[in-house]
Amino acid sequence: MAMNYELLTVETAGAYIASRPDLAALVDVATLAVTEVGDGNLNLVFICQDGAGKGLVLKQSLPYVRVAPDWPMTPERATAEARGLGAAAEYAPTTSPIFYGYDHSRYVLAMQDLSHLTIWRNELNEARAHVDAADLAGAHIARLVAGTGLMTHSPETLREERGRIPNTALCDITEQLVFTEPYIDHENNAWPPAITPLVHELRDDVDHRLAVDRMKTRFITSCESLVHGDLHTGSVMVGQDLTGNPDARVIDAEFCFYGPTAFDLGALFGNYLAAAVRAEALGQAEHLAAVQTLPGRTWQAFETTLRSLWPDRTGTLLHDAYIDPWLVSLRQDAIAYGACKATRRMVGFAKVSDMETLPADLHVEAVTTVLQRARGWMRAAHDLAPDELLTAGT
Ligand code: SR1
Ligand code: MG
Repeated sequence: MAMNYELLTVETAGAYIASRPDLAALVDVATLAVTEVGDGNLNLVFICQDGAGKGLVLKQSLPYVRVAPDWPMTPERATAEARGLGAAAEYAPTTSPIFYGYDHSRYVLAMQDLSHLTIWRNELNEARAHVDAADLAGAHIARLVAGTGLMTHSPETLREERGRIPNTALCDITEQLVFTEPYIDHENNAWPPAITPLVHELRDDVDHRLAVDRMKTRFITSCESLVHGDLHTGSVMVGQDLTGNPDARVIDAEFCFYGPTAFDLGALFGNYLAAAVRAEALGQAEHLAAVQTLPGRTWQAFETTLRSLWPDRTGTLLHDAYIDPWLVSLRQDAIAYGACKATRRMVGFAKVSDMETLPADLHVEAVTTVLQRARGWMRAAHDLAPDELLTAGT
């Protein structure tokens, strides 16, 4: 694969930091220890900590998919992530890593070392729900919406911002993996043979397919606010801050683009579904009860935060009363996107560890349950409330 920039290694990351005065001021390069910890689908991630415990993270885009090296992937996605990190740091600083800057020549992002926190999906898999993170994530999304959408910007700015960094390649991936491939024969798809009839039933369900197409259309055409674009439970780090208070930080914004606000809420809802079905399969009653509260908590925090910011909006385009119907449509779309996001993780490329680490005898039933519930969500997206998504037996 043609490579016109140098990739970092654990051996060269220290020298790279030393070559950048802005970063060298943050750590003692002489005592730096570097580990590569990237466990996602796409990038290199280096934690760099000095002898006194001060640290930073370097994230570098590979020109291909890390988990599928034959699949080329533009490193320009780091430019989109830099925009996302910058906006999140501006509008939602308490739920974002500190952003130290972007080196476009080598597609390297530098940000706060969040080693005191853990990936939320891994915690959920260990039956630790971190329910406060659901509140923090909902508030985070609302702040981004208020800070980047029509509440504070003109339509011209939204369109210009969308065009400035369209993140076309990664939006195409989402469009394909989430909205298209699960519903056609495609080499990226894989599922346990026992659920083949269920997949075909879903593909033959015209109402479901039309609903997916409606969400796909909105995904492609909407320019409502800056959207993280891949806000699943693997994109949130959770734990406690130094004073023992709940802490959650949204990371990994490389799929970031101007799109439909409800998409990020839906990503969380769909991944909460996987976590709930896992807890059910493993008979973890107490953990399940906690996970069942997550969609309602995220939605409540989102709505409360958005309403609290509404009176301060500077945009004059929208009627005072618009907040109410807007929230209704966001809620409905979030549930429908949640159905799309859960379905793609069962059928298409890039599975989730919630399912994949289940014992074989529980796996098929769990995947079946997620697919059935997701279909139920899509059918009832206009009637369901977020706090009943994981309890209504849909
Ligand atoms: C080829 S990228 C596969 C998936 O990894 C990311 O986490 C996104 O969810 C994407 O769909
Ligand atoms: Mg990611």
